[in-house]
Amino acid sequence: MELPTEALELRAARTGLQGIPTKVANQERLSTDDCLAMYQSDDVALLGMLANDVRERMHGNVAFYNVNIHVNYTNYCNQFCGFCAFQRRPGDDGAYCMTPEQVGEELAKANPEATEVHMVAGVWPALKYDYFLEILRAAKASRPDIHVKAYTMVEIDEIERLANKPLPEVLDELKEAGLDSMPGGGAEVFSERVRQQLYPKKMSAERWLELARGIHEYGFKTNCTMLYGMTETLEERVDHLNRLRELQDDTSGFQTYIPLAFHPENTPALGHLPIPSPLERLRSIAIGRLFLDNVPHIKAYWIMTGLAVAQAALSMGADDLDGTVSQEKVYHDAGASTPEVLTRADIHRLIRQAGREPVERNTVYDIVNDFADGDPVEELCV
Ligand code: V47
Repeated sequence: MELPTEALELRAARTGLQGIPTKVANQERLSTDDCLAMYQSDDVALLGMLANDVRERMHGNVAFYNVNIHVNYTNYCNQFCGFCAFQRRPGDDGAYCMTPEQVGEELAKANPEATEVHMVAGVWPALKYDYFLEILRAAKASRPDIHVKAYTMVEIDEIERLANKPLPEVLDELKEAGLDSMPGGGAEVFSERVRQQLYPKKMSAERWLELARGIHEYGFKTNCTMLYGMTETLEERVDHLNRLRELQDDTSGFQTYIPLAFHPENTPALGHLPIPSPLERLRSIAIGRLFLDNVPHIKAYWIMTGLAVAQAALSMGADDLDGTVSQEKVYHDAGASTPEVLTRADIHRLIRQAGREPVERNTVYDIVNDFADGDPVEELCV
């Protein structure tokens, strides 16, 4: 349905969004000033409407999801990020480090219909280069057909350091061992000020972007994220998104953008902060869709947004809900109250209630099942 641009401009003029409806209607790129205005405006409903227009232009009525498993192979970490409730040192309560065999066993037990395993973890320098290769081999040995989406830029940085070889050689070896693509985590927010305050040991924004560029140029797809709701300013959020968009103009390597709302519970430095409100979570989805015009997909990661926001997000810019997920630890350690797993039938119900058509995809967005013959009724084992 075509939006009445003139009427929307009258409203936008009252809510600080003037010019944006016209640019969206004309498919013109939004500026960083527009992006800041979108963060400053109270009119999240208008942002949602505009983002929905773009989303429907790109993906029609479809809402994507996949059947996936999370394996967080260790929570040992030496980065000591102030926002992270998942990290442990060896010997701490709840600290663990899975062997490659345990990763294989975990996958053998997991949902037989999963098409993807998402594997990320902490950074611990006593782990050897071979460990990271063995984890991949164990995953593929256990589930030869599964797509292994593993290792954020932070882990790749550590793996490259351990390997002490040029990046393309390391990527050759990771690929040979079973790596298929990389997730989008570890970027946090690309502000040196916030990094110094909360995660000074973590790689810089420049290094994250340099690695992502190298990985895209090598031929791997990755996702991208922004962790928001800590101590960053709105200008710093805009700068983060702009740097992602600039890199994407050069490489086209990002498949999906996932805004990650900060969860404060059990975190070392930020337990006093509130969780970004549902409206703020919807705003982040809508701005992602409107500003990142060169990223194909916007994901409402239900584990993090909550189910109600994820449903609403499907009409405010998001075209993807992530997956069935099981065994997620990063958010649940930080107090996420969402379930740890949804069945395929649960996801279908959420999507249908939002007026969309569920399509199961694989990691690279090939269609696995469009359910033209009806929705699944069975509850799958997970
Ligand atoms: O890198 C850590 C963030 C990320 C907290 O690529 C936190 O498909 C909020 O990147 N509150 C990991 N966020 C999750 C991630 C992800 C998730 C789903 C799909 C994909 C994908 C990627 O979570 C970390 C960090 O940025 N994080 N602690 C916290 N307390």
